[in-house]
Amino acid sequence: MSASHFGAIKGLSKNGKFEGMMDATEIDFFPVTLTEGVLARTYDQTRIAKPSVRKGYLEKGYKSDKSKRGKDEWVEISWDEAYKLVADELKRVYKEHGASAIYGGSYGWYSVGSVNNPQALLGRMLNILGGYTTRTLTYSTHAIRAIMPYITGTDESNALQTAWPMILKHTEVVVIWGADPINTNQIAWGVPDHESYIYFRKLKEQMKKRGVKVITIDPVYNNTSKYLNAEHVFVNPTTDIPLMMAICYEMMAAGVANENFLKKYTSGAEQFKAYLKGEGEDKVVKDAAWAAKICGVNEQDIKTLAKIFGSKTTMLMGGWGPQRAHHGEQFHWMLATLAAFIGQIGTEGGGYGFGYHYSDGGCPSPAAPTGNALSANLNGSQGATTSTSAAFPGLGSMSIVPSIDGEWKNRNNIAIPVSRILDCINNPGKEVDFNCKKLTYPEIKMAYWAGGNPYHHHPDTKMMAKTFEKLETFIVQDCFWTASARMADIVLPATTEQERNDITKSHTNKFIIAMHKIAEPYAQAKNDYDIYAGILKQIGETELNAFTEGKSAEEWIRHFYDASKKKADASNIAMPSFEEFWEKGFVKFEVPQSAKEYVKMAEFRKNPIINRLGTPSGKIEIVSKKIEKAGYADCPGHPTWMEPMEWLGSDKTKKYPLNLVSPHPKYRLHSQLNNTWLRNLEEVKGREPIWIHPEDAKARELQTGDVVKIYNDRGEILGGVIVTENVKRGVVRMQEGGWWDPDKKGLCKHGNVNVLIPNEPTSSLAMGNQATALVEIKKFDGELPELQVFSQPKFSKKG
Ligand SMILES: Nc1nc2c(c(=O)[nH]1)N[C@H]1C(S)=C(S)[C@@H](COP(=O)(O)OP(=O)(O)OC[C@H]3O[C@@H](n4cnc5c(=O)[nH]c(N)nc54)[C@H](O)[C@@H]3O)O[C@H]1N2
Ligand SMILES: Nc1nc2c(c(=O)[nH]1)N[C@H]1C(S)=C(S)[C@@H](COP(=O)(O)OP(=O)(O)OC[C@H]3O[C@@H](n4cnc5c(=O)[nH]c(N)nc54)[C@H](O)[C@@H]3O)O[C@H]1N2
Ligand SMILES: [Mo]
Repeated sequence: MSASHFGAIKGLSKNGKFEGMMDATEIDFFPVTLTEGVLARTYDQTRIAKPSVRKGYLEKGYKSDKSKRGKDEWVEISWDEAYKLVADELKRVYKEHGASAIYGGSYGWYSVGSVNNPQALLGRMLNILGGYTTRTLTYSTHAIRAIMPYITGTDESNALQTAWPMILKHTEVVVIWGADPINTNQIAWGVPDHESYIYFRKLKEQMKKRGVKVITIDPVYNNTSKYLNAEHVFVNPTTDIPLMMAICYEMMAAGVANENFLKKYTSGAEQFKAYLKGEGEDKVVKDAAWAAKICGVNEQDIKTLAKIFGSKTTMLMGGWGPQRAHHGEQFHWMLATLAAFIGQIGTEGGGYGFGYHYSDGGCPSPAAPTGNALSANLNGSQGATTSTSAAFPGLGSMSIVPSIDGEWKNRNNIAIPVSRILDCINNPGKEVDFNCKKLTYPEIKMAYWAGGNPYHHHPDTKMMAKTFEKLETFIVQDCFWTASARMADIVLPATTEQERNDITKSHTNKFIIAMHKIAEPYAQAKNDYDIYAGILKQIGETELNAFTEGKSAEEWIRHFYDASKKKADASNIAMPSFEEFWEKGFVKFEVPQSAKEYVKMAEFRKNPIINRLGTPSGKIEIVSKKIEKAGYADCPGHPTWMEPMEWLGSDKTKKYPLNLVSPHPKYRLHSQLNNTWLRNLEEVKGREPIWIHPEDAKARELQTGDVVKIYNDRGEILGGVIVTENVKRGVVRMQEGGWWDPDKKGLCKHGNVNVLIPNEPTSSLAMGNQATALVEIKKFDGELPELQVFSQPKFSKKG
């Protein structure tokens, strides 16, 4: 038994090699194709075999020429040499520049497993050594996580959703807005059991049986629109705000806005209604005619939506795609406001939920994951990627702050908003606005990245390469020669999750899963746990012991299981002994009836005085005084339409007329698995596919199968054309996560969409990342360049 972000699997091993796999159907209700990639990636030619150092770095150390990153040859060294090299460099940076000069916030989707969590362990090592600069928020939920605590008092991205059985029974209209749950539920942060697919299939049945209406609102006719045969509304990217405002306005005009709800459960409704009516500073009436010109949905359709929402039990399911945009904070704020106008929040089957597309959201689970709210205290808050949901009976996980005493337990690390990494490196000492506070950027000299791929995930890849030249040392710990590894100075090879024992749980807490080692480590790859231990051993026994607490990785596995069992025993929940569990491969927990009947915010609806929300008014804040007080021009005190920096209504379309969106990939987890045969399922002539509308293709004389250059002022990439009516006219779509493969002039030969996306923040509030841009496309007539990124980099002999 083993597990992954794609589901649990059963592996077949022979002579220490991973030879085959089967779906683990006892704990996966709906296995997906992506699990095939787990086997395929293991012996891919992009595996890192040995610790490697860039030649120039080996010669000159931190004084090397950083512009040679990605160009120099590599030199393989022994683990002993690597440990010493890393330990010495850490010591130097601590001594010369102090803890804040080391960036250890390394973001990314490393594998599952409670012991070998490369990021928590990196933090643990760096805290022992003196602390480090870390991060807050995530690339997934930067804007929603920053804004929603002000609006409803909760981190809505992590909140419990109204349970699916309630929706199937009560909801009349399901609106899937900026979400593609049929695609994105393939994956979970914990292990997915894919139960959500059972519910989506049932939803499809209810469409026939009960006449449930499903509406998808998206610039793309996506996997979900298709699976459910939904009524699809094509909207221009980043213009949902006018659309939602007009729906509110028209509901108000038709007398179907729920005035009682607004009065009893929200704060600031009158001020906001005045804004909608054109009585605000901008004097613009936010009616359907106004919105239609901006969002590209026709006036009558907007009025129809208002009529439907105003008369039916409506569940608004918001995804996170639209908040990865300039002013991305507005999306969920306005969607919650629209739900308040409808007035069904807290009822069976009505209201809203912002997590149905993610990690089996809405599936009843045995424990109520509490979810963490964005803490006003930067140091106290951690992104989703460093915490497992605090579920019961929760499986322990090795935390950044371990359980032993010691001064390093209480490090007061600086945390920067995760997607501001380039600004931080470029502007040391600069004071910036963030989340109604001020933050001063530290001076970063070194970055240690483990279990993430910044050269994939961050916008404006060329700017990243230029900015990272300011780092004296860049270390990457990964299993594969990713774009980030290729741009590093020191590369440390990690085992995959199938090459080590570990323990994990399903995201919905239904299972604790044993992760049996299926295969011996590839070449000289080592477990993340052992890599940090090796570095610390170089530094001192005290440091090493603080890290391991005297336990081997195997002992930690048992420790975590026993900690769960102790909690379970105390609550009379049966759990077998560790030995039985390990033998069987999993423990299953029963789902209580109450979880199947859960209705989000039902208590608040019942009594908003006693069950007040965690906002200053205790109500849903359509107007937030706190945000108003911050005085941000790009995030005022109530949901506001502000033109984004690049959109179809801007002057910039003269040069770059197409609006690019970059959603999550169907056959990858970001950049993961792009180095397997799965990429053949989608690529066009070996390039990332780009979807373009027939009219836009015709204007450029493009056909399906053509290779094109997609470009703007930030850079250029190749892509393979797919002409399709699945995108709105004026919109093009390329999925994130294609491996970056720049030629000598910087053209990405393969199709890493982030080359084209701006680094600019969403606003001063969240300082979040964007995922849209304006671009132009033209046919690529040159000879098709060969890809390099899916083979080994060039090595030279030592010395
Ligand atoms: N344009 C655009 N950009 C986006 C997005 C978008 O929608 N559009 N989405 C954003 C979002 S939501 C996210 S979450 C990010 C994702 O960005 P990342 O999480 O950085 O992307 P991954 O490709 O999952 O990178 C994970 C890396 O960890 C490595 N890894 C896996 N297992 C292990 C392990 O056990 N040990 C070690 N040491 N390494 C391991 C993998 O090989 C891989 O290189 O991308 C963001 N970027
Ligand atoms: N297969 C697969 N599943 C995944 C992942 C993966 O990489 N692969 N990644 C996982 C991760 S880390 C995360 S954070 C989640 C991400 O979950 P999401 O952020 O919800 O996923 P996206 O695909 O980025 O966007 C969802 C939808 O929003 C649409 N969209 C984009 N811009 C706009 C807009 O302006 N308005 C409207 N109305 N719609 C818009 C896109 O076309 C897409 O259909 O998915 C998770 N699931
Ligand atoms: Mo994400």
